[in-house]
Amino acid sequence: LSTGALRCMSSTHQQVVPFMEPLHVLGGGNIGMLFAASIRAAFPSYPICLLLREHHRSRIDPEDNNVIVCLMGSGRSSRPRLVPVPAQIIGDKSLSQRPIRNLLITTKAYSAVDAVKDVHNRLDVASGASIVVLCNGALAVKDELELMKSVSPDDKINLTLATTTHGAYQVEGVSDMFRFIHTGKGATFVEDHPTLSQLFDQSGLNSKSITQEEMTIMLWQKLAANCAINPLTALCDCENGMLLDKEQQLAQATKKLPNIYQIIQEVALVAQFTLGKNSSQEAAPLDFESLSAFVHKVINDTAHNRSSMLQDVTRRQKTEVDYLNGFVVEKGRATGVDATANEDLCRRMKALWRSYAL
Ligand code: KPL
Repeated sequence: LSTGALRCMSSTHQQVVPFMEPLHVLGGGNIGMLFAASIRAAFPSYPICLLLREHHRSRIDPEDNNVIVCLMGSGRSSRPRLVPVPAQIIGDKSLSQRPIRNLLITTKAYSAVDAVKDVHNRLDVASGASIVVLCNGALAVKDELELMKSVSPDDKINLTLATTTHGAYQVEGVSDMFRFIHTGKGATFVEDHPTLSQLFDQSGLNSKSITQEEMTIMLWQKLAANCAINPLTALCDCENGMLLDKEQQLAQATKKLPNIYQIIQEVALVAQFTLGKNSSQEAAPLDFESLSAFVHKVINDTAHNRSSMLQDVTRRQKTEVDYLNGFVVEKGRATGVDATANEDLCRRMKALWRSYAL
């Protein structure tokens, strides 16, 4: 990665890239690949590097240290784009280990802190490193990273949050290429970082920079949607849209699962107490009515999605429940708010996880 005064032109327009600092993307999952490949597709010489785990080594071409990402749209007419993206294995001593100035975290929530620890020796903490958290459960991840930061108070690390509604999923192929379907176009929001946001925007990721206050509201709204949709779809093995189906709701009631409204009500109260929103005007964007309307919209907009938690359960992988419903339970305990519906969902998801081992 070159930090020089590189002028990087877009592949389609003679457009100067707005944010020219090297960017390291931590996480070889759907969102990390989508972001890294979209940026390189738009700006082929952009100094970006994917930081991957050892099991991805065979996918990196030793000649040029690139992985090939095949990006496809979900429409029939969309043509696949093959995008070479520079990549490194985390901790690989044989390669040049340039300092990391800007780190975009796109790992699963439960891997974020360990992944940051693994690259900590490369973070440019002397001149100031910027970490942008783009994970589900970003509020919980931020708390953990703040705690980690407090252990080394001299490190200059600027921690910001981002969120996206872009969806992508990986399709297995015979080659070493990463193949992704970019399902429907979403939007990306970045906290107080106009140039990085512009880079995402000009890479087709429809992005906007927003204030910290706006981001906090947005992440609690997203949390409400994830707490209501993810475990219920995972436990009932259904697409998001089915949660509004009357028969499905009856089946959930028979299994004594909490209903969507109990879950949202708890998130609304916990948010209100955690953020100290005392007046009804202050609490308005996160009150029960607003959160319910938000969750309904997400369910309708993503009706045919299989939620990320359902996908994890289908692959028998660990889920992010501790960073979603578990976070609400933890904040509920700290503020004296009852969160039994969310606690029940954590318990059920953990029982499901334990049952895999049998
Ligand atoms: O973020 C999601 C997820 O699956 O994790 C939702 C919004 C529920 C879309 O599926």
